[in-house]
Amino acid sequence: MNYAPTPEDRFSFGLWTVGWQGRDPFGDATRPALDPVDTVRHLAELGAYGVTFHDDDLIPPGADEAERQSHVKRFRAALDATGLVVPMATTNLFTHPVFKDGAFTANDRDVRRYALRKTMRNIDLAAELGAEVYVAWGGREGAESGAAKDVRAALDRLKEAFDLLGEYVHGQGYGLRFAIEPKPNEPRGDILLPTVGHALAFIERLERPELFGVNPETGHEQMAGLNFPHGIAQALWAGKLFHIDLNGQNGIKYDQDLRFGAGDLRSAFWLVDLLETAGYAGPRHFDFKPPRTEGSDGVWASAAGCMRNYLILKERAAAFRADPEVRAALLASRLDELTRPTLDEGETAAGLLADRGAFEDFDVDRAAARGMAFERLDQLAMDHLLAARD
Ligand code: 3MF
Ligand code: MG
Ligand code: MG
Repeated sequence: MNYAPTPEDRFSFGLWTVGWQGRDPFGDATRPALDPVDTVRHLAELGAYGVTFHDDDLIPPGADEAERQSHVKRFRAALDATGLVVPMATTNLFTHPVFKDGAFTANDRDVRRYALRKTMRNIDLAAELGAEVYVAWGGREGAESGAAKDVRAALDRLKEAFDLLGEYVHGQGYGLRFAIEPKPNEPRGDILLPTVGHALAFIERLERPELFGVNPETGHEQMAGLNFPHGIAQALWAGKLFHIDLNGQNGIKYDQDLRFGAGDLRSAFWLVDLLETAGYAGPRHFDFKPPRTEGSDGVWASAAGCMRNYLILKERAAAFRADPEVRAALLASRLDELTRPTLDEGETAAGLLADRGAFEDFDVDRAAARGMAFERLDQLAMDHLLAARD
């Protein structure tokens, strides 16, 4: 297989990913800025289908209306020329110093009102460009110290903001849904809605929960020591996986944003297996940073690597699922039994209580002695992942 991506694979990249200039807390930029129009051309050549952006990635902050229109026009022309689409857009509510204490949950009310206006303005553009998802990452919604943030009041303000935005999108008749992106920390010491689970619980408290889902990022969950495929499975189970940020991360440390497939490869294998078998139809969006050691060729090699690794893992996961020995091993591990309801159809608590075989006559020691055969199953997965089996 040549693992060449095509638009049908639905790979997308943020302008800020390949466009990252390598500025970090300890060092200056190592690469020049990229022109969004060149980025669109490069991504199309590599086989991506979509490009995403923060408002400020596309339109430099402070641009007047005429400049704004000319940036949008150039970008749109590049999209038309290449066939690339804009599946998602988002707002930069973290770079400008005005957002130092957050945006929708800043203690300062005027900052919150400004953040809402900035977001609504870019939602208009996202809708105009045909985006279907609007991502909201609460980058600086958080704190470094206890008394600095009344978390319950901040959650009230966050709900207020999302309720307003939901109302706005509905009222305008935009075909947009929101995807909240959790992250535990960085750049704040602690960020609100730190994990997929927190975000899913929060969404249910909103006035229009149907308009809100999640945009989980590989590295963000792994920074919290969590199992990413498990978080994704729960989001899918809840019908809330509206978008996904794929990248690579080595354990609990700073947000590494490595190319997809780097870091925890076994987790990446199970993730691709899950996305491909669960019917996830959304974009496979890469939110990574080509390391600052790379020159411009390295940037595109890194972007191509994200897609290539996804396709290799997709092939390996499909081979795992198709292998007759794997099917037998799944049965030996009794995965089929897990799909069977625990109670019989129509059975009630009274029925369960009346079933002596479930308790009084249940041979606990015999059941405890049964092995689960998970090691054999996992070794088969390892063999497929490492291409030691076809
Ligand atoms: C930070 C992120 C963000 C979000 C982006 C889209 C800058 O760790 O992951 O990237 O993905 O703001 O909402
Ligand atoms: Mg990140
Ligand atoms: Mg992200």
